[in-house]
Amino acid sequence: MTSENRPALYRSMKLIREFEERCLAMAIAGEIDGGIHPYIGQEAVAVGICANLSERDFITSTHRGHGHVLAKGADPRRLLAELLGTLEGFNKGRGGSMHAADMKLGILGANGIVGAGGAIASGAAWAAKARGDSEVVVSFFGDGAMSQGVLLEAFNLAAIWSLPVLFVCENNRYATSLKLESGLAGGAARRAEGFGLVSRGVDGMDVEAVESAAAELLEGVRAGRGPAFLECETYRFFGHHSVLELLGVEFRDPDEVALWRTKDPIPLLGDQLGEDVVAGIDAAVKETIDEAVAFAKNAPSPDPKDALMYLYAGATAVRPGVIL
Ligand SMILES: Cc1ncc(C[n+]2csc(CCOP(=O)(O)OP(=O)(O)O)c2C)c(N)n1
Repeated sequence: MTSENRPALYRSMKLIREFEERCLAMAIAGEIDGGIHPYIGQEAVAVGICANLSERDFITSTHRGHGHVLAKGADPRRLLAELLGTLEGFNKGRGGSMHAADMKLGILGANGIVGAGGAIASGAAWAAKARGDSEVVVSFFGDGAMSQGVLLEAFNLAAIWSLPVLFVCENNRYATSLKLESGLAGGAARRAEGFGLVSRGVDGMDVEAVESAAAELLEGVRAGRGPAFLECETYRFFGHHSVLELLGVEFRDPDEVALWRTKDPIPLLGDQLGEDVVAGIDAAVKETIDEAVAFAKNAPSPDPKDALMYLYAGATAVRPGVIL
């Protein structure tokens, strides 16, 4: 890590923060249907990890996925258009917040099924290895996913087949309202070590620490030495999702939330850049998000008669207006 990377890391974290603050407000105001799961507070993880990836590498994401896909390079205009259910969205508005994907950028999808991205990541890594390609796959998931069977199967197969995957656990201490101590026996990194994965822990509120820990682990993964595991200690500043925010439901101790807010990765890095640099980046990011909001609000909605399109494979299923 060199100090030249800092403005780019700051910009990427700020873009996610600005995007999410805006869409959280839109979700609470009823402008976005359904709940969204804000990533606010965890930006250093997605940004520090994705700083090590090229467009050709792959990621799998979670129900809290806006930060991952933006850090990997997704267009915020199309992401917001997806959240608003419009045709300009990545999935033509069919997927919404929890299914953002952009295959051209190796974004294999956010995912509402806790832990499922790990299996997709191992499959993509198997395919890359079988092709003889040098791409790596990064799979993001929360501490709650560590007790989901499919993720443990993914660790097992990735280790047995020596697949090029970095598994990233975003340990934000809660799974919905369940405290880490009540849901996870034995510790995340130690569980991964049990499968033979090279494992490390890092302060997930420090983007430079995440960037260099991931660089170290990905070096081994890219060199064909098999999968690795990184546990990032982090925190989400808001509740589990926007509906709970709307209802004012909070399961956490307010002092705990306030303490973690003092570790906010964005001002911590901003302090090292200086006021002028920060002000310039902040203004440019705000403009980008203003444009995304205007773009998404003006995007056309799908025609209700096409509601069943893309549900089934096969020639008739993709014909506009055909209801099977
Ligand atoms: C297989 C499965 N079980 C349960 C749920 C319901 N659910 C949605 S989010 C969530 C909590 C996930 O916690 P964690 O993995 O720690 O991620 P975080 O929300 O903290 O980012 C649960 C239990 C689900 N979506 N999928």
